[in-house]
Amino acid sequence: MSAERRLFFALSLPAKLQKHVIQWRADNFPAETGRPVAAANLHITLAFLGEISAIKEAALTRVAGRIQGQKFSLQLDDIGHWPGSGVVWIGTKRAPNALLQLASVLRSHAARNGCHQSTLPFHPHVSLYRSATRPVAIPPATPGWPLEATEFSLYESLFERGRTRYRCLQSWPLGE
Ligand code: 2AM
Repeated sequence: MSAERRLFFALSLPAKLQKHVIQWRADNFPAETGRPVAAANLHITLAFLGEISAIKEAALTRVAGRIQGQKFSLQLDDIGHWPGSGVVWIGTKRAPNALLQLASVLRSHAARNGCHQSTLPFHPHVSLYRSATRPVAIPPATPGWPLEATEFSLYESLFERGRTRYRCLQSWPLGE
């Protein structure tokens, strides 16, 4: 019997953008804001799958390979704090249709394969801090970094030596 893995579909951030975001975060938030997300872990979740079996993983990997998603670009120009989940995030004020469609198709396939999906509307974001449950002074704006999405990926979430690490299992290109 094979073990279940904790998986999710996401968009990654290029290494250069990760560095900019981390520097900006350090310059704009006090250290006690929350638990900072490591640079390599910055991403936009498209669909969270939870702990799933190898059979479900294979089914969803097949589905992902058949998706004919389109490339898109967005601006990381929004910022907020969700005290309930303790997340400080950056996001976009204008989510492109291609992003919304990609997330929607992945989330509906996930649901059809028995992966519980949140009933909250999809709100694309990059989590910057977790466990941020106390009030946070939110900077008025982000630098508005552009993000070009040319592929999406399946990640495994691992907890090793007290740290969360995301391992990219497979990526699929987005077309013109
Ligand atoms: P996030 O997108 O707000 O950062 C891997 O755990 C990723 O899936 C995280 O980025 C996490 O939150 C997202 N995610 C979405 N729903 C989740 C859930 N129910 N449990 C854990 N992570 C979830």
